[in-house]
Amino acid sequence: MYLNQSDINKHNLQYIDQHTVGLGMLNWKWGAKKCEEVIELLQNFQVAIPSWALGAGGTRFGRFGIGGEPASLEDKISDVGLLHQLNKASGVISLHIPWDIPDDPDAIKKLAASYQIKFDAVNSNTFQDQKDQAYSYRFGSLQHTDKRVRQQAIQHNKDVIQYGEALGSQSLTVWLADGSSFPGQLNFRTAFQNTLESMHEIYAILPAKWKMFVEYKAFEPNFYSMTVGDWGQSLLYAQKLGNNAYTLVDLGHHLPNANIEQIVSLLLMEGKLGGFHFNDSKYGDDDLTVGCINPYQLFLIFTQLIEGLNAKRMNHAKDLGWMIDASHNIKDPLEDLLQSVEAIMIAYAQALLVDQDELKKAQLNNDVVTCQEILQNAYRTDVRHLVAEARVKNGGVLLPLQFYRSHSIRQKLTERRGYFTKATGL
Ligand code: RM4
Ligand code: MN
Ligand code: MN
Repeated sequence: MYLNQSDINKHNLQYIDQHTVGLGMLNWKWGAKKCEEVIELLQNFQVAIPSWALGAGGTRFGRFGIGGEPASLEDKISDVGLLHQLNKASGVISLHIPWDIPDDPDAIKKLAASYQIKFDAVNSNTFQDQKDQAYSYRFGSLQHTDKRVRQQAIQHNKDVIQYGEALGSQSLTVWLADGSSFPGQLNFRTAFQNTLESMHEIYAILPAKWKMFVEYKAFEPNFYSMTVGDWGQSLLYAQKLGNNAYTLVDLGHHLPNANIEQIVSLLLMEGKLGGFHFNDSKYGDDDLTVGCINPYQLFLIFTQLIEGLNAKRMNHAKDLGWMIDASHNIKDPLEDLLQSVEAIMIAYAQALLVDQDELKKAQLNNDVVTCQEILQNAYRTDVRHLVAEARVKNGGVLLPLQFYRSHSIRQKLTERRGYFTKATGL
């Protein structure tokens, strides 16, 4: 759906005074130079939207449709286009195959370009059986005891790379459900070695500029062991595969209370952090809206990221894959995604306010109290006007959620697409 520029201008004009006052306060507190620096970095920052999370999600107990869900890949691109026109920070989509096969890649690319959207990592799916496949993944895919199953899964990943190439993607995310649900079911070493051998075959055909992301997860759908269960295992695979293989961190894939910011810092140090799947959770892989449960953790992660990226002179916007991975069981997915992107931008902006030099000094002096003051001084700042300013400077909407609601966008989508459409995905 294309938005009307005059509607956007009208909306922005309506709220501009309030915004100017808020922004002025931030300039006064942090200095205009610092604020400008932050705004510029925010303007460059884009977060990829997952193609599998544009419809209503569900749990194993049921699913509640939302109306106007995207029924095709074209619809999904149009939805991401809508988000991007609103927040100017969602100019990327990540596709999951075979949920979203681009049958006519050129037409899809053209449509995406009309919304200024690019393609981030393509994701393979060997955690579900497809109708026409020869062998089942019940007992795993790349780890399977039967070579024919492994070959089928390898071939699928190769196909996914080809789809991605046709669209201009430059990375493949491999997340495996492989593992075991009962003690004794699996020889851990054999499972690891089979998986590694399979990944080697996929890695071998990776185009030159591509990255391969190895995503880990501690549990689910297997409940005793996962063959890529944590960052240590993922790092082992990535190191053994080669320079273009990296670890991907999904925030919801850890055991409770894991110190994710420390994980991120060390992966970055080793040059092996590939990217993120952002979401939030309280109990497991809840896939909730980013920042809805633990925004402080998100801020601490960004603080480590910025310090680590700067130390390596890496580009914040380009050198890591920034993606959302979420599921929307009760909210309108588009509203939820707007909230998620906003939460990411807020955490990034707050972390940019951390005085890294002062923090280093305080660390050297073991001045623990000052260390905490520096972090919390930034975290307790309401940076929403910086985020909004970056959005408006990029041509977006001052208050995206408000605009979405006041222009009855879900209602319009439902009129166009009907109430009972169902999006592929989670
Ligand atoms: C997994 C994991 C993957 C995602 C699937 C749908 O839990 O997070 O990244 O592709 O779900
Ligand atoms: Mn994920
Ligand atoms: Mn997940």
